[in-house]
Amino acid sequence: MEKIVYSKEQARELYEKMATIRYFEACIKHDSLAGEIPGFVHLYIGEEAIATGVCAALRQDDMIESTHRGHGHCIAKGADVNRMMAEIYGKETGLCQGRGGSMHIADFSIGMLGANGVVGGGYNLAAGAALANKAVLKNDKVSVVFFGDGASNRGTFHEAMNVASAWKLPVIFVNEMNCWASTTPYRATCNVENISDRAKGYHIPGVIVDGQDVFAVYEAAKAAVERARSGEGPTLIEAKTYRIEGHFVGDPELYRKKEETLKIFQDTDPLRIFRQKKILPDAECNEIEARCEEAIRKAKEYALSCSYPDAESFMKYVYVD
Ligand SMILES: Cc1ncc(C[n+]2csc(CCOP(=O)(O)OP(=O)(O)O)c2C)c(N)n1
Repeated sequence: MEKIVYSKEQARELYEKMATIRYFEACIKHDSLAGEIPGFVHLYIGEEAIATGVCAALRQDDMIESTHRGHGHCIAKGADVNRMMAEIYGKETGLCQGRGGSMHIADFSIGMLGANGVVGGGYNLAAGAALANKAVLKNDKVSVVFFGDGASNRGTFHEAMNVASAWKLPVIFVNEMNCWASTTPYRATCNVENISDRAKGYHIPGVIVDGQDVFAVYEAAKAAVERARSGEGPTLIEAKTYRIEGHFVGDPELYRKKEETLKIFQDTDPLRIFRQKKILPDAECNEIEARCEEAIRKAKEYALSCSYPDAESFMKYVYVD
């Protein structure tokens, strides 16, 4: 593969996206623990390089299908953080008028088809979007489905991979191999060492990438996007990462040792790995982080200033007339 030389501007954009996700998640963690946010929230801290790298390889009109751990995907695809924050707070000004919350956030205007509370619920939506784009609308958009290692054991994974391969659909399967499915370690429920190995069964490329290195993720995604857009069909990308936070905010994590997780985070934090490459000086990374922190502070201020939907209108926007 040809070596990509990144401009400072590209590097800045990648760092800014990752830092925005990091500060967004830190804010959500704090507010959720304080009991200010309704419902469950699942954090993406430590996995920022995957959403950022993949979405950097997409056009705005390409589509993504997300998971229950979806804030990072949504930010990386370009969602407005004020309206995201308002959504998670359940406010009328949220991206889904406060009816969706963290696990059902969506923004069709940027191709973000939705987070999904159903584990493994995204594959067929992404494959369906790819089928519609290819066969009916006849455009060159591609779709991406993000999914966890636990979700890879759903039957829907195999159904979608099969049809995508058979019909050469422009869809990219991005596995976030964070080693845990709730309280269950990956190898307790699967005898295949790498999820990418399963691509062989569908005669499509299966690629492993370091999910902590935003540049490596971007390059793998770029190759998969080019393949999909040119009509050659799907790719399965397995991004190796680790779930740093509990399964959900408030998870007592009795099934693993916090010190081990923190050690892994120290060694693999994608923001730190980016800085170690010295593409941008530390002072510039600090400035970017300060800007992101401020943007998230303002997003929270905005969310708090907005109103909840009227109780009588709770069914509005839930069904199409
Ligand atoms: C169909 C379905 N089964 C079970 C659940 C409960 N559940 C929510 S998240 C989760 C674990 C998912 O693990 P993984 O796919 O590895 O993603 P991660 O949470 O690690 O990002 C489970 C079992 C669900 N939401 N939907």
